[in-house]
Amino acid sequence: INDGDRSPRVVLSEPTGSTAEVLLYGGQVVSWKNERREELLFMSSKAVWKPPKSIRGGIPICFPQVANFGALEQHGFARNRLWSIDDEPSPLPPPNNQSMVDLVLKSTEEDLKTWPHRFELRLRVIIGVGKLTLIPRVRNVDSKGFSFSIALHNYFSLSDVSEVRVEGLETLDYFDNLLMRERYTEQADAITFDGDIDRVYLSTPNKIAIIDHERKRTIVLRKEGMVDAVVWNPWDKKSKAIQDLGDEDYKAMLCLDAAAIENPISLKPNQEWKGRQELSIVSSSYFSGQ
Ligand code: TA6
Repeated sequence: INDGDRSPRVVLSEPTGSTAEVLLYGGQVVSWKNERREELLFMSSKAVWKPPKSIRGGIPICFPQVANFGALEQHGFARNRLWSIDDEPSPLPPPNNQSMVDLVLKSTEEDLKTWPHRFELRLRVIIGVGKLTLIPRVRNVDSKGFSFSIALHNYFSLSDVSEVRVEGLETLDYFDNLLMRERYTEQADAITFDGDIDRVYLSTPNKIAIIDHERKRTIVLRKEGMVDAVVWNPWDKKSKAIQDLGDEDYKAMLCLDAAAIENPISLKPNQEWKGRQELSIVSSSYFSGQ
């Protein structure tokens, strides 16, 4: 589909009716709806759909850096480039009742001026019943080694962030981006939210859950190859400083990223790295008795 202002996009669907929309701009998933047509990802009420900025919501990809160091733009350039459909070689069909798309971003001469490493970044997006899987791959097509950081910056849609809790990050060390990236250890049993938060949890388990009682739903994030997890919510004051975020939007969102940040991933020439993130939704009827 190509609808004017917005970038070309691919719409995926599976037989029970859930859908996902992926923009070629940024290789960004901008919508994931369950079979009842409920949106599971957050999208800012002030999202700007025209380039050159990535859209505030869905799942932007941060590559080849996460955060803001040196000459590269914040969170790297991959989220601000037009990707292509990757159909060479044509992939095997997805398993039954799933649908998928393969996207690719290759370094350009322009990119080499700020990040002098030739790469191919691929993303496979697969939708299945109650499940959205993202498989990022990075190939070193340069003659020298390089290393990179990566994050799948998941914006989840919630009933009310002050009513949800996150399980799976307790007792872990984290860097606090609000406090000069100091290292702390999480003391809480589960993480709850009552103010702005911007942390990189280090070497996390590969399963993290956001429990949203009001919506009677748990979002489960499973990840491989990305050992860290970012938790971010700007809360009221900081939201006002973010132009493309509505003042009240923070209440209905939480960013929980699968990421490789503390230890960048190193690739030799011709080597490829592969990660995986699977999001699934468990409605609380499945939790009866708990
Ligand atoms: O840790 C998440 C974070 O890096 C925050 O510091 C915050 O700035 C957020 O990502 C969004 O970044 P963006 O560049 O998309 O405005």
